[in-house]
Amino acid sequence: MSQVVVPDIGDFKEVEVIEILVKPGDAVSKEQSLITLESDKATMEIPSPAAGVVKELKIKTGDKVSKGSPILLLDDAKAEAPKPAEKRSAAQPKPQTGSAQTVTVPDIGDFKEVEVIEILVKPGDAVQKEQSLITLESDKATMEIPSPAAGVVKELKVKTGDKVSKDAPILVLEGKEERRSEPRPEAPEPAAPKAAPPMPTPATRPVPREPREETAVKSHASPSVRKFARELGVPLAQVQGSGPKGRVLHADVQGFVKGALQGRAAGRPPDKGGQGGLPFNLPAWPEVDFAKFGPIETRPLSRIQKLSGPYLHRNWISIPHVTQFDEADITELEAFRKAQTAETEKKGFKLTMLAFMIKACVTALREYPQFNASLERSGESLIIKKYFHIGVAVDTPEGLVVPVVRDADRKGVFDLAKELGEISKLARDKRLKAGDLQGGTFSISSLGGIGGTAFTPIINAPEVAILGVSRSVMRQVWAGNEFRARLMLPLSLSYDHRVIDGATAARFTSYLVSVLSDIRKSLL
Ligand code: CAO
Repeated sequence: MSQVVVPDIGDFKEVEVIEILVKPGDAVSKEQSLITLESDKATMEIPSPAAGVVKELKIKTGDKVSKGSPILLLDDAKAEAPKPAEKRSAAQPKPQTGSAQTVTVPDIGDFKEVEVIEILVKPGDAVQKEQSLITLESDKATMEIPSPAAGVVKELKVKTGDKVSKDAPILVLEGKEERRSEPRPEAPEPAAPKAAPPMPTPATRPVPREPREETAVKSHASPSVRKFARELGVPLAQVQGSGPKGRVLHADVQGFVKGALQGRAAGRPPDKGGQGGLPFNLPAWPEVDFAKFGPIETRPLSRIQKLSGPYLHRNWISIPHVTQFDEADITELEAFRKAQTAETEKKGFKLTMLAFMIKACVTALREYPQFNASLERSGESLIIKKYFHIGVAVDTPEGLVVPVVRDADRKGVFDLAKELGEISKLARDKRLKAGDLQGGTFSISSLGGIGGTAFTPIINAPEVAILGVSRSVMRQVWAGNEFRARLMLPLSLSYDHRVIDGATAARFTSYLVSVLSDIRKSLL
């Protein structure tokens, strides 16, 4: 049994453990990466000094470690003879005639035949001293090679995919400055360990990258994750990192692939619910220090907001929404509702317009069954449901929840009103069970009690439509020969345009309007 400790990591001290790549019981091979450390300038994977089985972890993510800090206990690990310390230096220009100089690969320690994975400049580019020229990647480390001097790139001597070692020519630089003979003083030099473990490998050269374009988005990932992503053909820039500082982890790459496959299977883009990210090449989210402009206060999102946010986002971007607006003349219905309220109040519940809305929606859904449906995962067919479970959006102090009124077609308006009162109370008291939120076939979101004239509700996938209800208002409506004061209820129907076309949506809302204008239709 031996204790694996952090080897000599050069100038780095109190470096954060950002990823633990093994767990107790794992068999590891010699040189297999155990943990990833990250300072503000470099990412390093610490490899195992020997083969063995991990017995016990001595660190956790977020710990700060330095040389000698224990990492884990390894069973049957055999200590290795220490390797001689390697020096790393910046790319050295070779003397040339005139002002042109060939920039070569500097001493990169043990690494030989390392692949060029990115070329960051092109002929004609003016480069600054220390600006990164190319990125090299071995199976353990990613290194950027900086320019030893300012100048203009005359000619590239490498292309992506080339394998290079120390002294391989990178490019010809027409210098503005004289070449220098000293390595960059500020470049930390991760030295070889003096103890048993082999040398940790810097995952990024300790110089922050210069963005090549304003929109350049750089992913933050360890070399092994980069390699993994490349093997699978995953564009890292499109993977949402779930690690510290947005770092892309193995699981994120796996999730991206899973999401992409599922998305393809369902005939739609990969969704974020599966940690997949989206196939959009968007610029990075702006990082703004708001406090610079005035006082601020940071409030954490509620649990419900955190849970429902990604699903709302997924639905919003993966379903082609169209919203159809209409309005229903509910003058008679409102008079009828008011006439009944005395009775329902005696019975202890409130009869609001929403109970009638549910009833009217069920009638319209029966007439237009494609609205009471879900798109099959293959994207090839529509699953029409013969039951009518209506989701009702309820606003709670914690956020929005959508409990489901089951078998609404078999319930009378009074029963629906009573149930609405009960579920909205349960929702606000946080006493809904998971089952209360499942199985919906169509949803209604009513903001009528609050205000507004129209809105565009987000479809509650896998449903294909949602009805938004806004506040009813008395207006003068032309009745063919005269204006009449009528109570008009605004409706906003969002529908999935893959499944429902515009004409059908207009027919559905017109029919719904006719039912609300004469609720007796729901008896037919
Ligand atoms: N037009 C005018 N008045 C309306 C109305 C409408 N469309 N709908 C309700 N009202 C009135 C009610 O009659 C009631 O009036 P009184 O106080 O005089 O009795 C008042 O507004 C409040 O109604 P309510 O909100 O208590 O009851 P409800 O049945 O209409 O709605 C519920 C219940 C749970 C849906 C609602 O309280 C709620 O949470 N709504 C918000 C839903 C939401 O946030 N949706 C946004 C989702 S984003 O897609």
